[in-house]
Amino acid sequence: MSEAAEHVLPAGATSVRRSRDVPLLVERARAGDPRAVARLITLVENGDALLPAIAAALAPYAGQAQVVGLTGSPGVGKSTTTNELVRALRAQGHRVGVLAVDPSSPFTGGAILGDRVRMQDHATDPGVYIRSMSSRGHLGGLAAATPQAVRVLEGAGCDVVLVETVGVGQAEVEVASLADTTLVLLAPGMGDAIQAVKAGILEIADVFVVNKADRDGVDATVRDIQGMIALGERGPGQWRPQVVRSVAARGEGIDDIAAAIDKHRGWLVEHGELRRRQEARAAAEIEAIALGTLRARIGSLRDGTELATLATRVAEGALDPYTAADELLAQLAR
Ligand SMILES: Nc1nc2c(ncn2[C@@H]2O[C@H](COP(=O)(O)OP(=O)(O)OP(=O)(O)O)[C@@H](O)[C@H]2O)c(=O)[nH]1
Ligand SMILES: [Mg+2]
Repeated sequence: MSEAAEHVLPAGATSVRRSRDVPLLVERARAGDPRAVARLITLVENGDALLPAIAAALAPYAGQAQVVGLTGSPGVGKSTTTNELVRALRAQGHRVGVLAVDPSSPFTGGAILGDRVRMQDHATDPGVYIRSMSSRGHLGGLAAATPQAVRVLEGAGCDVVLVETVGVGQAEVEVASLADTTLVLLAPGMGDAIQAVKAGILEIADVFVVNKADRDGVDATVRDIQGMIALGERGPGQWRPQVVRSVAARGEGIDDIAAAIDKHRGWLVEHGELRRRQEARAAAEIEAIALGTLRARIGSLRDGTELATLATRVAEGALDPYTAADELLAQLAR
């Protein structure tokens, strides 16, 4: 953009989009400037060197939003449901953030483009912030970037953050475990129920949403899930996953989904589980960051002489690999 064109933009528009001034960006995001929110999430997504500074600036706002995860196979209706949930939450006066993440792809692909289209209803609503994320560039992948992106949205005053992830694999389970409440979406006749058990989804689902309830086989799918839930062992006071039907494309059943989320939220608070989950997530986050740092340091040792020297001594039988590893760790600590 030319210097001249910059003058017609609102004050600071271009500078915010490119800024590396973390206090300024956080201040702007706090004031609800969507460009500052976008910039911060981009920095987070790229695993920028500013990440520690951003995390430090956002730390005071941790835990202020209710984080709701939506996961399920491609095309099951996650984005349509998210779009409708945003509508319901806005009607209740919430500020809502949406993160659409695709752990399987390092790029922002076609599915995400579809998300944009299906969530277009809220494009001009200043009370809604929608963002797609890929794992591009980030060392720890989306599992590491997503909690920071959630913090950006919390900092921007979102009191509910919806996180949509594609699929039912390990990466999705990781991302889903970032949520206070996890919704697993299924559709009739997709063989999803069986797949779900295989992928360990049963353990992470707080609410099952059987979407596309306008299709044949919905009763059988609901029965399958209820059967699976009945088989699960649950102590007294433990949460029993809810099963809700919806036709997201027609906005049907959305209030039931919202009610199930509220009910789960109430249970989390009542049983001290909300804080326990927040602490478990923080522990996982610290561990991931520490391991990432260690790995990076070991990488740099490999480039340097320390590891090479140890390796030579082990290879010639002067040192055993365990002692060498201890020595390497001692060097890392220094
Ligand atoms: N018949 C029917 N179609 C639906 C329903 N909900 C969504 N769809 C349609 O299913 C298709 C996929 O919906 P999406 O919301 O994009 O699904 P998704 O799970 O976000 O898909 P990915 O992000 O690609 O994994 C769209 O054509 C929707 O219009 C429903 O309740 N009934
Ligand atoms: Mg989608």
